[in-house]
Amino acid sequence: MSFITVSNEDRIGTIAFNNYQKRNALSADLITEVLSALKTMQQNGTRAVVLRAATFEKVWSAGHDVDELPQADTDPLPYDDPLEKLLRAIRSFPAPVIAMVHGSVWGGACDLIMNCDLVLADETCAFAITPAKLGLPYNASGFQSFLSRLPLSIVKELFFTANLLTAERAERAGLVNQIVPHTELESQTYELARTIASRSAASIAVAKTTLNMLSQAAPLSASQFEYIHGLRRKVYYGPDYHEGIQAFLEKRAPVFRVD
Ligand code: KGA
Repeated sequence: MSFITVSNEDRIGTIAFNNYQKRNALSADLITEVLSALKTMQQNGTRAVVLRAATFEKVWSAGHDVDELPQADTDPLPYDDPLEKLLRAIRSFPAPVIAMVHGSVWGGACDLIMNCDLVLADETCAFAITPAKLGLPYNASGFQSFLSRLPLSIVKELFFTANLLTAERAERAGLVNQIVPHTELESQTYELARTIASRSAASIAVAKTTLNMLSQAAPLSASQFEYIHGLRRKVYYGPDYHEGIQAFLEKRAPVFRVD
């Protein structure tokens, strides 16, 4: 079964999520297909990639497939998690990856957006990062991706509330390059991709790598990293994570401990 559709025209690749039944959740199988499409596009000298949903629905992607998250006592976002592999593949892809967004973006899909190079969206877009609803300790590289794109105050608001950031605020905060009318979303996205494809691929590849490295440069000592990792471990071994995942699977609101 295929969870994405892939096309290529004039060296512009398109990868479209196509599993709306599950709200385009980023399952391991879907991610395997995206990674394979990216590899082929890189081999073919693709000059820009558009990452989108196959159909215009109210959800762009519901984020990490929660059914595939561990239920307790295991790091939910280890280095080799499929989603983490996908984020690294987008970052290291030599040409720009443009997210074209219609609808809401949740959890790990929001992190995916942070790792895309450019984001074009219409007025229906909205973004929520939801680990506080799952009792999940987010990972340091994930926080760093948000911080490289957004002001600290917005990042904190998103992570503390798990509420949706509206299109207007997302544009003002710089999460989205531009909000365009829905009727123009496709034409403007591909126009942008064509402009990029007409420029120097060598220059753009160096710019992408350098800008990513500079924007993610954050010195953290080994002991500080281990301290953060210890804090995370306490949470994924703790009652909130267990409760958050159970509540999602049972389709109810979580009841977190208050003491
Ligand atoms: N993982 C697995 N299944 C999911 C899913 C997800 N993230 N999101 C939705 N589904 C399933 C859902 O269980 C249902 O399955 C189907 O997709 C349609 O969803 O048909 P089934 O078997 O019952 P639903 O809820 O009926 O659709 P909706 O009413 O249109 O609502 C759409 C939203 C997106 C609002 C709703 O599905 C939702 O709240 N989903 C969870 C969004 C979320 O919190 N994602 C974050 C996942 O965590 C994550 O990425 C991390 C790592 N994190 O936050 O730290």
